[in-house]
Amino acid sequence: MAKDPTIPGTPVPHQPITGTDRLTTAGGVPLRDTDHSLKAGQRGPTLLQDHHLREKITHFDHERIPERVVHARGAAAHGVFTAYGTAETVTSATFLKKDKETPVFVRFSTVLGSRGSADTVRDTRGFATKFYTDEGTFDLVGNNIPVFFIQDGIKFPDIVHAAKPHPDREIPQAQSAHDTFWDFVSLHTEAQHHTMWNMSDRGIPRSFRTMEGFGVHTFRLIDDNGEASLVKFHWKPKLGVHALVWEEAQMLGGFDPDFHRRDLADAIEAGAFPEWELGVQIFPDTPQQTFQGIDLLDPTKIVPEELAPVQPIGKMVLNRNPTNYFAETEQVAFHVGHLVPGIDVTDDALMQARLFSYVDTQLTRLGGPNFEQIPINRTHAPVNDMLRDGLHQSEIHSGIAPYHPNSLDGGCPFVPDGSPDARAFIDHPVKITDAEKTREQAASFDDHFSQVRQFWLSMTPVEKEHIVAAYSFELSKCTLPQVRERQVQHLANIDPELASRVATALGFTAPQPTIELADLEPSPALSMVGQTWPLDGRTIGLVIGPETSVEAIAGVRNTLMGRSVTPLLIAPDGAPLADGTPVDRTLQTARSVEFDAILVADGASSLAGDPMLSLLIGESYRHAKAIGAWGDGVEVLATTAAAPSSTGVTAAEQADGVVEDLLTLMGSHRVWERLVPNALG
Ligand code: HDE
Repeated sequence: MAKDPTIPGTPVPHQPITGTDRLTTAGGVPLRDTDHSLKAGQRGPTLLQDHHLREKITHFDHERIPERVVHARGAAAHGVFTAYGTAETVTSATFLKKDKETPVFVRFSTVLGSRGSADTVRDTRGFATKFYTDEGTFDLVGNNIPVFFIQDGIKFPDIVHAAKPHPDREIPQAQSAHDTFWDFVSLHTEAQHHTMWNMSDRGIPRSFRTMEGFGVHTFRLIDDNGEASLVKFHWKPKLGVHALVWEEAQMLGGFDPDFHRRDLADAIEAGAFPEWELGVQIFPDTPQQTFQGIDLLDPTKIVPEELAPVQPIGKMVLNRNPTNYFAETEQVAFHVGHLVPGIDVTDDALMQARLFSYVDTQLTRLGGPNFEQIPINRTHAPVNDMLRDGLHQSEIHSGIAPYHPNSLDGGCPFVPDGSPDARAFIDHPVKITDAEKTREQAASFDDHFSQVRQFWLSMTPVEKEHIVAAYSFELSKCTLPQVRERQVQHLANIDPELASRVATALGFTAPQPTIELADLEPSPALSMVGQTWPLDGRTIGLVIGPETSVEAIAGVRNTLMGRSVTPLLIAPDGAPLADGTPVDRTLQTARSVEFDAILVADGASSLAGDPMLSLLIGESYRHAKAIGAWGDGVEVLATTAAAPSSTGVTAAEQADGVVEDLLTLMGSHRVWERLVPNALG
């Protein structure tokens, strides 16, 4: 089948693995029949000797592997990272040298849900990048939220057990809105910062392409002279940070549970390649490992960008979809310990536990110790290790002395010396102060509220509105009064207005704060709104009627595609247009959640009053999307919730007049003023 670039999702034709187009057994023997098992007579019992039957069924029986215990639901893409060279002053890592290009594979994920769960649930998103550098693989295994629930990895099983479905009925799937989750996070106040981010619009991204990414932990970079700096990694999306509104997220769970996965693949296929800049906040590596009083080893803290700007060090473009989901996206194995010379870890107790956990879980998930040989996990650097044998060994190692030192294989492999030219990985010789073994935590980890309040105070009115609604929804799903009340007490310790609004929604009175509120300077960089962004790969639903001119449609489509926006034609029926252009949706099959904006064409006036069209426009209006019409399409709008004079609705006589206005409105992501008055403050 030829691949049709105009139809997203057209499968790539099957390529024979080893050069035959005939059906064979796994052993390569051509088969004459794969539709009937070998039986004693036409209606007789099946014979045990049927090797092909047993091979086919046995392999099928073992097609599934254990899903990831967290981050099971994911989607991925290949791409390339190009370094600006600006990191050369702080790290010797050669993939960060100017103009160096490095292949990457990125897997995005939700955390809580099973592999088949919906994409648009409220959750943290994983953002894991494998850099196939010339000096070995570097994995930056981050999230779209810069802080974590817990400060010490020993509590990871606790938070995950609390967040996963209840063990008795195994519900709810992929949700934090339940008793055990809020029980845990209200008993462990260090989780309050992460949950505040979850309850904000960051918890329901519009797409993977519009998410920020964070390394979360502080890393250590080592320069050519062996000098170290502490850094925090940030991915900044070219399209800006953009979220769904909650009702859209819920609707998509039903209409299109694959929404994010589809969006990523479609955008790449359409040539709207997702792009991020990698940046670092750089701090001096002092013995205290703090910056302006913030403990850099505490993963529940950020360093506001206003205090330490994010300095761009390179750009990542995702330009190729995986060929096979299982082989690549499912089998990819990230590891925080995949480091290259010039990058090292720190003593963050969360990071330290992760260094152990990833290989351990992959041993089970990928069935033995040789998963680094799976094609997607293979390093692009030359390998000469002494790892041998084990399940699924696919190398045929030569030689007789896989040990060091040896004199039998000519002493090979050699251990490189520690000179800079040898480019061996050297653990940075961090000085360990006199210390006693202890299970205690530093006092600098004790403040669990001031940065949460700072986040809240940095939000615009519309973002605050969404946070209040999210806490209200989540806690309304908790059935135990003590859980709700304990959490609302924490909200009072974050901000009394927040607590009061959530308590009112839940039907009780908010308590007073039990701690003194700290007013840190707001950090405008935490807000997602108030700027304008490129439109690549966003969609406009173009509603056409029986009288719409084919030339006008072609003109508008060309203008939109020229601006990297995808127009989807919505017509009363599915018949192609007179010039052969296919209709993408009918009024019966289109739902607002697929589109970022709606444009009603001239010649559509006979559609006025159509209930499905009114629903489409009504929902789009309610979700603060840009809406436009030209010619007699304006009459259609007048019969819907989006009256032509309302906020964020644009109308004109000619198409030219309306398209530019619509694109400008879309650049701000949504018509925020429609959601709350003075939305941006
Ligand atoms: Fe993970 N995490 N994690 N995590 N994590 C896994 O590894 C773990 C943490 C993150 O697309 C698992 O192969 C522990 C922070 C991502 O394949 C597992 C702790 C951050 C992914 C695991 C953490 C992450 C994982 C499950 C606390 C953001 C998906 C399957 C000490 C900085 C990677 C697997 C992919 C996956 C353990 C905390 C990000 C069980 C013990 C903090 C993006 O090993």
